[in-house]
Amino acid sequence: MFSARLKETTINEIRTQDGKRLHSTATPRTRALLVGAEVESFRSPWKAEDSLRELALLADTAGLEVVGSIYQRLDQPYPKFFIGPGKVKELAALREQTGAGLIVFDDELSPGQTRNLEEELQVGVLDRTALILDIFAQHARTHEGRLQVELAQYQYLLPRLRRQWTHLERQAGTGGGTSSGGVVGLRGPGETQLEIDRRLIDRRIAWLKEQLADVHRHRELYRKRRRRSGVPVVALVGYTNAGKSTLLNALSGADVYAANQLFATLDPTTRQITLPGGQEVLLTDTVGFIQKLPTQLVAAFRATLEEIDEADLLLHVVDLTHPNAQEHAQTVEHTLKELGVARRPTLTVLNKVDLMAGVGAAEVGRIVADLGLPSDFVAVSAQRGWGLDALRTRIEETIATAMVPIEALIPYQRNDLVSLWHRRGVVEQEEYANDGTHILGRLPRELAPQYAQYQNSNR
Ligand SMILES: Nc1nc2c(ncn2[C@@H]2O[C@H](COP(=O)(O)OP(=O)(O)OP(=O)(O)O)[C@@H](O)[C@H]2O)c(=O)[nH]1
Ligand SMILES: [Mg+2]
Repeated sequence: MFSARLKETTINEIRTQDGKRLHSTATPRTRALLVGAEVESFRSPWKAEDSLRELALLADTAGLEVVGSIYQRLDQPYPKFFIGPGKVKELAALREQTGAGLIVFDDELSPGQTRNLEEELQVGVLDRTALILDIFAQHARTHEGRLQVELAQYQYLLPRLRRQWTHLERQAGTGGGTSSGGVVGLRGPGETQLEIDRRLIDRRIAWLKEQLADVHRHRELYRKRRRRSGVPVVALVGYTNAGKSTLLNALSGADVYAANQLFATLDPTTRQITLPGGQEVLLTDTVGFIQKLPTQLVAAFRATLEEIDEADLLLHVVDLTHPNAQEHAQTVEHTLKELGVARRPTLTVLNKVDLMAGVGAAEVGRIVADLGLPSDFVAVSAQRGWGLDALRTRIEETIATAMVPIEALIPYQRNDLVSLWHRRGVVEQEEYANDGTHILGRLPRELAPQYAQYQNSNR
């Protein structure tokens, strides 16, 4: 019933029922115009052209046909249309010329700006956030992922409900009577309906939050167990399409969906891998980041955030071959900082080096220097399996530095502790003495208490 209600009140290109798509992508593909801006006051490292190229990929992933784009340099956005009034005229002309049925802004528009633009241009207007939400809706696979996307969609939709009514009012108003009479006459029921819709959506949001809280409680229990087990967690983070899932597959032999697509992964996947020294760690794939992704949207992906927050080590995967690799790396660092997880041990993984074959070492060195990342990195090709041994060794070394050094003499009847040490910790020296196994090495802090009674105090 809720869906049906919403359907009536929603303009064609925004719908949330059934497939939970924010706009229709049925064939023929909707022709879309893209609008970008390079806003001085935003201090983004991105050039408008590069950002627009990315928006075009997002539009394509969401099923739109891009028929043109314009951009403008601004000191700051104009309150009424975001872009300047002259640019709006230019946009109107371009829309005439291309017959575009939808305009997509690269920046988040306020509900008021969207309304003003739709009235002025007489065409549906979306922003980058709406496109990303649409792609999220297409790609969410798990129950939790779907709940999260639906919540994010309603939270996005709620402040924008009014314009859809304005839309309907106008249509009804032109249908009969004097234009002002039509609008005034409809305002009453329109407002009432709007209130009903708001209340329904509020209720749905509350329900979704409850469901998600349940999922989180459940996962927290699992996480507590995992923490107690002392198995280190390594999380793959990075820009969308950097190759995180491909790397997870290469390291773990898993078969996670990887594709040349933005936001192929929405639901974190965790696999156990064994490092060269025999130590087991959990490797987790997460949602990719993208510039101009509103933080509250990232925050909606709690499963991903919790994984990052739990991680003992982050592997920041960078597509070294992307022309905007530097902007990507900066965006990821910035997003991690915003999420409050920036100060975690991080190892940079430069991926897709197979595509750099033939590029001189000096050139690669320059690109790496330009990235502005710590010089501490491992270069790999997740696809070809190059550099993976070096990466495993580096993971092992980095995790070991966070462990506590321990020396212990473990009696033979507690051989289970010896094998646990091999699986969870680092064994530097091991000797079989008369009274037990003498081990020198490192263990995760959580496991140290189990060894306390066998510990030599001289270390
Ligand atoms: N040439 C080359 N292509 C790669 C490599 N690693 C990944 N790719 C390709 O890059 C694309 C993206 O890979 P994914 O593993 O899906 O990337 P991701 O980081 O998981 O992306 P999202 O889940 O969308 O955030 C796919 O087409 C991969 O085949 C590599 O080492 N070399
Ligand atoms: Mg992925």
